[in-house]
Amino acid sequence: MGTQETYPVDVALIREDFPILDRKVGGDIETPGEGPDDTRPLVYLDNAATSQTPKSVVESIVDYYYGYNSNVHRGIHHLSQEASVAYENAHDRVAEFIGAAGREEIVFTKNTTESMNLVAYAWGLAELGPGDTVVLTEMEHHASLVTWQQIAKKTGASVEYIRVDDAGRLDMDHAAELIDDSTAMVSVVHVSNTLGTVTPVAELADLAHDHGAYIFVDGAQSVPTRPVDVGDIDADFFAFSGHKMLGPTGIGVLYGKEHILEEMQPYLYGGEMIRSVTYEDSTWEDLPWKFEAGTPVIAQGIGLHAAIDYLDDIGMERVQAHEELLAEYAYDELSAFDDVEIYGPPGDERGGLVAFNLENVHAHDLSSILNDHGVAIRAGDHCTQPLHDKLGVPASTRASFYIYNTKEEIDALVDAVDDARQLFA
Ligand code: C6P
Repeated sequence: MGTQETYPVDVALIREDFPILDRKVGGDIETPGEGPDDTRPLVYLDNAATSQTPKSVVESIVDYYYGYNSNVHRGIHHLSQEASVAYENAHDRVAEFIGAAGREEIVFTKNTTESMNLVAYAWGLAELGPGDTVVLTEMEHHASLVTWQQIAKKTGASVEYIRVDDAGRLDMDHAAELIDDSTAMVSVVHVSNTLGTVTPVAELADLAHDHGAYIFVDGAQSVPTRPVDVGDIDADFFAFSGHKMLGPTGIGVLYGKEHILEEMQPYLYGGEMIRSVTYEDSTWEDLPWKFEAGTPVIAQGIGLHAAIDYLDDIGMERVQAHEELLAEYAYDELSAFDDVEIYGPPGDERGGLVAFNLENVHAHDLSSILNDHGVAIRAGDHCTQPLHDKLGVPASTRASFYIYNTKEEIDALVDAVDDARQLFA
């Protein structure tokens, strides 16, 4: 373990808050949790898929279930009022964290994917038609790519893709060519979950707005790892997931500018989202509740609040610096192997992840060997299948880092990759 001086964050102290990082793996998987056959120390480098959860987040959820578990906005009894206040405060906390104007602009969903679908269905189906284009990038996650593809099919709109160049950077000249007066929506990933590329979203927002289009930023990999201010970007919509930023699964966020959300019709209908209902018609609740039909994600929202408190205590600038330090270190170490191909921009230009392939070895075989060393990474197409087609590979192996990871863990990854090289040589 490096000393505090080595890292922008106090890794040793942070690790004490994550009991799971002390467990061993490798034995029987039928019973979750460490068993007697588990012998290898866990090296968790799959944070872009899901991050681990600190004690304070788990405790916030336990406090809710043990202390004030109740439905929100329904009862006037004491517990329901406590739960409602906590749930509403969670919206305020998220708004503050990403620079939104207030809770009116923060809709809780299940995940980034649902946030994307909400806008695609509620806004896209109503507003798009033949002649309109939706501009994406070649490195979109399926959450955005598949969703807009389907909405385009339903509405007669077309989808266009901004090129990613050979160095893994977004081709901004191509962006300027594609975004024109036919563009209705520019929907772009902020930090690519495969290449680690950081998209110049504020510049793209200017381009979109110059042509009267909206911009939707997929922040699933950016909000967990760097300071984000939706106002600075001038994003019209912005989405992310709690489970990639120390929060629980089952909660996502959709940010939308208030005046746009105000004009949109609901996506889901039912209880909680209505103001009045007759046998003939219904009217809608105020924002953001108009978009939160049914019993919402109460425990998850409370957990996300605690996760944001935890990250804010560290400071997002430090989180970013730690991510970048580890990404650059991993990039440099893996680059030393001439049979390892790394995808995306250079080490000093990327978010905290590195996707790569070992020559002549399928990513799944490599990840299985890494697993034998206790190293948890992700192998596959990472929900960017068209991007992998463009790269000319069916899959890649991806290591992704977070605040509790160390250089020693990257060394363990690199040693395991080296073992695989010997095995397959
Ligand atoms: N990526 C990974 O890379 P959900 O599953 O809805 O919480 O998040 C979807 C999503 C959207 N955009 C980007 C850029 C993402 O990285 C993800 C999730 C995970 O391992 C799962 S494919």
